[in-house]
Amino acid sequence: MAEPRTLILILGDQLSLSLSSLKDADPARDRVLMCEVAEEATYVRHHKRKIAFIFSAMRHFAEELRQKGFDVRYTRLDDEGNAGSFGGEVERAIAALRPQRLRVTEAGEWRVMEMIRSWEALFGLPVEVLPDDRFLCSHAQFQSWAEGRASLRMEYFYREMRRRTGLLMRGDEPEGRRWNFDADNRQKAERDLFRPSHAQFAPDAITLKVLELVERRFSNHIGSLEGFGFAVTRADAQTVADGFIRDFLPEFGIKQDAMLSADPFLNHSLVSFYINIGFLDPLDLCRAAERAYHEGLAPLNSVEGFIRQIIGWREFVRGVYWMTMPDYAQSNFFDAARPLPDFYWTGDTQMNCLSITIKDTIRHAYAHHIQRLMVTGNFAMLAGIDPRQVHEWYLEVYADAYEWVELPNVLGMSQFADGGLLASKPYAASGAYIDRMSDYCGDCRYDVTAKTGPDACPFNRLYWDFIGRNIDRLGRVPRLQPVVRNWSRMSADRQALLRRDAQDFLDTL
Ligand code: FAD
Ligand code: DLZ
Ligand code: SF4
Repeated sequence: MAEPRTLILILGDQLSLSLSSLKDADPARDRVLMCEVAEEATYVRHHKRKIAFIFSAMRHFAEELRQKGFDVRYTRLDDEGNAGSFGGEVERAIAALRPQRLRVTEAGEWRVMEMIRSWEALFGLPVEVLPDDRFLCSHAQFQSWAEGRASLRMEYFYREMRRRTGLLMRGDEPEGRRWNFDADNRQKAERDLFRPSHAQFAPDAITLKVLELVERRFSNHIGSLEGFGFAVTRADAQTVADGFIRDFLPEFGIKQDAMLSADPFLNHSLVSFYINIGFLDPLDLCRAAERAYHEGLAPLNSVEGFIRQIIGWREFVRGVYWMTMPDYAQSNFFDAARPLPDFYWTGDTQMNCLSITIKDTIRHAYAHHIQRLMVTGNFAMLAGIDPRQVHEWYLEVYADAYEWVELPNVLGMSQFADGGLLASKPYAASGAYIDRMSDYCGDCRYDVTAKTGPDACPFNRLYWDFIGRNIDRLGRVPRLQPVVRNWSRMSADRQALLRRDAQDFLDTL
């Protein structure tokens, strides 16, 4: 090929044929660049499964582009001369191919956008950055929705998104005359030997090579590659989505908040991996769920709940991220400073809920929402762990973690580190919540009904200490007033006893 007109850089989470940077591409004149680079795999030490998933998905996507006639310059991690960073690889490609311009769809992460913004001056050629229209709400739309609001509430944003997409709408009215059916959800799960299993995919030759590479290069990263079964092609990701709609959506709602020792996946969809890299389209998924409702295959509480997670929460956290970065990453409302306990890296703790959640995480690079929020997140907030360390842990261990979605969920939703910009109250709970929603407590060395003392559930021991320690800050959170009042009504002796007892536990961490 002669010197290309446009060099199109495609990042590892941009694996969509409908990507904005590919829309007007001409395979005869333009060239695609994809690169595996050490910097992306090690700026935090991502879980081995996550790196393998992304590299294999990238390699399969490059093949798909080639079949569509594109000339793809693909740098593998081990290729001689690999510069090790996006900037370095772009520079090498420009020197080798001499394109007239570089085109890229905006990066999901602020960190990478900063790099991209520097390239025009650095490399002396025009750099076109296109919006990522795989999201349903643009930055400008989010900004104009958020403008003038003292606090941002997902529920109102979500209603806008329902109106805008027409999903589950009857004219101007929400289907079923309610916007939100969460009150019908939140049941405890029971073991169900007949629950269908989630799809797994045996590694093909491309994946096997990647697994060997990741084992060799990232042996000191968390997790293992044994039993790797992620979908690494768009077709297999679609099989996961179809299987979810058929087998798991009907009871998605009622099982959404439940936790079971023997079943880390329950009725969750396991589609975040694939939506986030671009293999699945969020709106297509929501339309498929809506169809299942209209065909009588799934009830409204499940379908509404699923659609809300995607057009509501997913779009909302992305909006908050881009509106508030880079300052958001420094949020620390409670001035929490305790280091992350070592057991977050092993699961070796006698607290059964944490042990199971962390071991599930290490094994699968996955835990579901309530495990992330009410077990690992809740514990870190109650114990006063430095939110930056909590953030880095989540970014490393989950295969669906990219900063734009992980950071607001961790800092905002789970740690309340933004002081209530994203959530209306801290998701702080004692052991009673975990006992109600799981089967974890029965097998635990601690007593979930005891409030203090060495055998009492540590969530109970920490809960009132968290309230007492942060009483001035929590006094400013309207939804927490009943709890603040309860603490204030306790005698000074009782308060001192609870604080001392919590400190005894914290000293063991
Ligand atoms: P399901 O329960 O089946 O939900 C369906 C889809 O809804 C998900 O695939 C996801 O795309 C979307 N969704 C649901 N909740 C959220 C949410 N709060 N924010 C954004 N999208 C949502 N999600 C990520 O994709 N990446 C992360 O790094 C991430 N970190 C999280 C950290 C914490 C502390 C918490 C509380 C939540 C986090 N989430 C994250 C949101 C949620 O936990 C995951 O999206 C979900 O567990 C993925 O599994 P699933 O596909 O089976 O989801
Ligand atoms: C997460 C990740 C990893 C581990 N490796 C790569 C890579 O080698 N090449 C690549 O293009 N993308 C990778 N990614 C995804 C990027 O980190 C992701 O595109 C940015 O975080 C988005 O801003
Ligand atoms: Fe977790 Fe407490 Fe239940 Fe043990 S008793 S599993 S620590 S909530």
